[in-house]
Amino acid sequence: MKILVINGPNLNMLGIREPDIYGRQTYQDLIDLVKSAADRLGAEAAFFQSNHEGDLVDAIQEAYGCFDGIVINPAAYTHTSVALLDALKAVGIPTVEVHISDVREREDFRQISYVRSACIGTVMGEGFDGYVKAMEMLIEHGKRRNEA
Ligand code: CA2
Repeated sequence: MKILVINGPNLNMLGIREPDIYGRQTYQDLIDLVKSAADRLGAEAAFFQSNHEGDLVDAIQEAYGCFDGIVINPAAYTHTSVALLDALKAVGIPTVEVHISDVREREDFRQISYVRSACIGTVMGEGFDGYVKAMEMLIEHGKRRNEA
């Protein structure tokens, strides 16, 4: 199974600021963790991070026909982007939404997720492990699909 892990704006700054919310580990640490988990799970993971909404849309479109699943942390675009929602719907690739923090316990403006309705599930508040859980959900989903 080929999984594309997409991270939105400012997640390249992980470990540099706001360690109380996002931890002390860096974006590279996240890649290393997810890569080794993918190996263990027998999956292949590729990574894309951008601070630009259109580039994220392009990455989702380019995943069509190339990836079996998407793990996406759209960061701030979670709460604003109909374009990301439409892109996920357009490609129809099984997708899990991830948030490092528990957005349910944060500001009102973080309570809406535009992408959620295009996702098979959401993981939040589990730190970097949430990305691994999201991959496991995609693998389970793939198995159930193949059995059906
Ligand atoms: O909890 C998450 O993963 C979020 O998607 C992170 C976004 C935030 O807008 C969402 O509401 C929840 C923000 C990512 C910013 O990342 C930073 C990393 C280091 C330093 C500052 C920001």
